[in-house]
Amino acid sequence: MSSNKSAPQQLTDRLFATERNPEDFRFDASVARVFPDMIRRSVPGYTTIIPMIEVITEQYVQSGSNCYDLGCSLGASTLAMRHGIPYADCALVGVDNSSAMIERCEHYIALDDHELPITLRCEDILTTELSRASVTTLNFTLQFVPPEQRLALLKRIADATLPGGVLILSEKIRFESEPEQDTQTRLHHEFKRANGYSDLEISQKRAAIEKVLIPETLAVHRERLNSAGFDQVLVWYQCFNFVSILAIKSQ
Ligand code: GEK
Repeated sequence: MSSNKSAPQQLTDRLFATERNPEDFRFDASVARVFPDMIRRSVPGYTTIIPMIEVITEQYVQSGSNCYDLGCSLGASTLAMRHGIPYADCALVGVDNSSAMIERCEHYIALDDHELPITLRCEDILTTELSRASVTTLNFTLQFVPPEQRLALLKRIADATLPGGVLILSEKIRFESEPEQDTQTRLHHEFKRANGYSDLEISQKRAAIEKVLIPETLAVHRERLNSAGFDQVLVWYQCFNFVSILAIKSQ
């Protein structure tokens, strides 16, 4: 891990501010550079969900277990988990397959003063090794996994989860009812406008991301979490078309 403790530059997201050729969204260096600003201004509830991940982690973490943050990006959710773990014998692992994200994540972790070590893996969450997990987080990551691969991933997580352990799953969702889908989407776009994004930025980002971020309904998430092996599935947070779910494996 890098010993460079200087803070990465905080930049404003202007990636879609000027007219550009449509191409699919990728988690490359240009996205990593503006990511904290982008996610805060684009995802309703993100700034509430992050500190709550610490609270939930503290409730469910078990001594001697492993904790995973899958799709850790720059480590916001990883650091929240770290601060919720009171046991020195736990292992905390952050996984992301974007090397640009992992490189910057190392800097943010180096700036944090908590003592629990964090292992970062630049790997695919579909194949990364998981075992003896008490708390696993997928904070807005499953939505980027191809839908046909989601059940297998959730089964691997459930199989690796200890009795009494949990998965925190945050996702953008869609709605079965068309009027609700339209209203929630409009409110999300208003949230983005209120955060300074222009109509051009909103529409260009939407076009770039729609083939890589595939939202599903809450009913699909619930059913799949149950069939993957989680016994209790509850929504603990919702803002417009963004939710966070707690999936619990019984003792
Ligand atoms: C946060 N959790 O700040 N394997 C590994 N990483 C992946 C994969 C995959 N198959 N697919 C996507 N990613 C973070 C935010 S962002 C959410 C998570 C967003 C990674 C991808 O590289 C990116 O860093 C992250 O998942 C999703 O709380 O941008 O909306």
